[in-house]
Amino acid sequence: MCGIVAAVTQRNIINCLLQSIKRLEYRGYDSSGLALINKNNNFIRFRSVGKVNELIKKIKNKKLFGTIGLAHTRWATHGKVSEENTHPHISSHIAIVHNGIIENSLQLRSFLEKKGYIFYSETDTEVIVHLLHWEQKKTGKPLLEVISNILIKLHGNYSMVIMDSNNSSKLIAVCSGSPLIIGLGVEENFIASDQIALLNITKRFIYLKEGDIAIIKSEKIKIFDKNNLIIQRKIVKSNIKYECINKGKYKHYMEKEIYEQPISIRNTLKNRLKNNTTIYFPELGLKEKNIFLHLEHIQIVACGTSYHAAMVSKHWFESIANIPCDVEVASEFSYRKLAVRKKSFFITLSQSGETADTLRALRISKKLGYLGNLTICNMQGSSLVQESDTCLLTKAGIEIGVASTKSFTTQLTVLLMLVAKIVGIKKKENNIEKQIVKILTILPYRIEEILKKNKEIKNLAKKIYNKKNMLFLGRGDQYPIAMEGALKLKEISYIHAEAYPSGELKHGPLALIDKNVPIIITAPKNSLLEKTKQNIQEICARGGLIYIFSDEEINLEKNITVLKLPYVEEIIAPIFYIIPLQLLAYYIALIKGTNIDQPRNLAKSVTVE
Ligand code: HGA
Repeated sequence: MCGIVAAVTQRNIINCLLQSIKRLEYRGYDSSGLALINKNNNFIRFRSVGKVNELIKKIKNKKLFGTIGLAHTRWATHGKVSEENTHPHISSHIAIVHNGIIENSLQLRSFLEKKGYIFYSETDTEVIVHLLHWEQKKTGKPLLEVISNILIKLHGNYSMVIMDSNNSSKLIAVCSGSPLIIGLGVEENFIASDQIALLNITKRFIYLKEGDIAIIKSEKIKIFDKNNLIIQRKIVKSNIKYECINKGKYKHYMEKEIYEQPISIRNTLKNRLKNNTTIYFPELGLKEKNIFLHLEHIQIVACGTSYHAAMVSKHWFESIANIPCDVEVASEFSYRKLAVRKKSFFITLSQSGETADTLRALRISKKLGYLGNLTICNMQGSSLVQESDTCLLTKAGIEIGVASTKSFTTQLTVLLMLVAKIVGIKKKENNIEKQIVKILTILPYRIEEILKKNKEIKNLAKKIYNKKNMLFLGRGDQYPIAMEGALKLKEISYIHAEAYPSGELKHGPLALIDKNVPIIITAPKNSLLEKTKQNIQEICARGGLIYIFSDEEINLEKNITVLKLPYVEEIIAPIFYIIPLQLLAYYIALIKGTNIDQPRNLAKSVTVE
């Protein structure tokens, strides 16, 4: 959350900063701002509430020039959404943009107020910039030294870029708690929260590591590690195509990403299904294979959509591989006393690999005696990937829509492959692995088939878009799908939605049922269908408004609408049945006219706890 871009160049940098910060808007869109150093060595700053376009409008007809600058798009944590709270924040000759939270900002603020500092914002970020100014004034030391010295006084996360109007040839970046990536240009260099911001300028990047401080000049870069020693970090060449970051023929990124799912899944499977019989993960070495042979339990930790993917995989790990599996929300896992099972293996899931709660859980897990850890992630080079023993990339491609779609189905694809791989290793027979390989080969075709149901789903959306509440029901591995369906609807349409296991309704939620609460049920033909039908009867008897997605004819009562879906193999039904729920949420939000790609109060990668 919060997007940072900064540049030190030989050319006028203003348009470049604006374009780059716009590409980071998915990280936060409460407000945005920009600061440059002009020819007279003064700061020029512009800030605007709302989307980056508001900032662009504000600056449009101004004749500005600057070769060094900072830009920021904010997702507010400390202080309301207002122009005063928008970054960059300035204290005399120092300007700063920040991603993170300073937990002890109130104490520091009162200390600085006593020293005479006047605060213009409610943010924790302004505390940092005044503290830097105070320490420099007090000690007379160079800014770099002052920065290193104040870090121990800051509790929390503080990835930030600092600019000094007394020295317009360099930027100083501090990486702690959320990512910062240096983009290497020709006689110009950049720093950003995500390479997406810079892909039209460069393909060469350096990922800063936790605790790094970098001095960035147009002609050179110097990096100090957490022990204050000069360090050479690897230059990575990005293979992400800049052209991927547009909507193509689609109205929204979310729509594009829903329809991209067959191809994303194909990319996820590519080169991983060997001879049509075995799963091949070159990322896994002998060490991992040995761990898989001996593990007796799996602990998965994730948040949001990734948590729902993990919940589905619990069913697979237990029913296919006979391995007990527990799944927990990362923010809960990190803040309780844990009893770790014997021979347990730790897995994290995250689209961005920067999810602060999940990252914290991983760090905690390392002290708890797990056999090892693995992350399933969509972003190469992200913090989770760097800090985990092993990584399996989902290869979904860049996902821009805040509501995750293709990252969910590709996570499930990787998880199912992992289950098959572990069964293959543990049981030393590959019948199950072979069967799963066969079914996975069919999966992209099945997804193509279900996407053709879009018109029927759009019609359903027209019928129910104005309801205030909805219930989503599912049994077994469809319960997490109901949870994910409800989450999609909440995120982008702002309709209150809750998910329940179908059998749980009679234990309380039946009281909510009336003709104004649509109940969406995913009920594939499987051994649980008869039980689900019984639950449907109970709802019908109370006049509930039921919509069922199923590949089975279910003609129970008048107030039931069945959306007949094509056949799908039982094992991949969860990956298949989420598609109509994604489409339903999308079409409802489309009719309601909400901001689908950037829903209110949310941001794509959640880099604060
Ligand atoms: N705490 C700062 C930065 C917010 C942030 O990093 N959000 O992800 C603020 O509230 O402005």
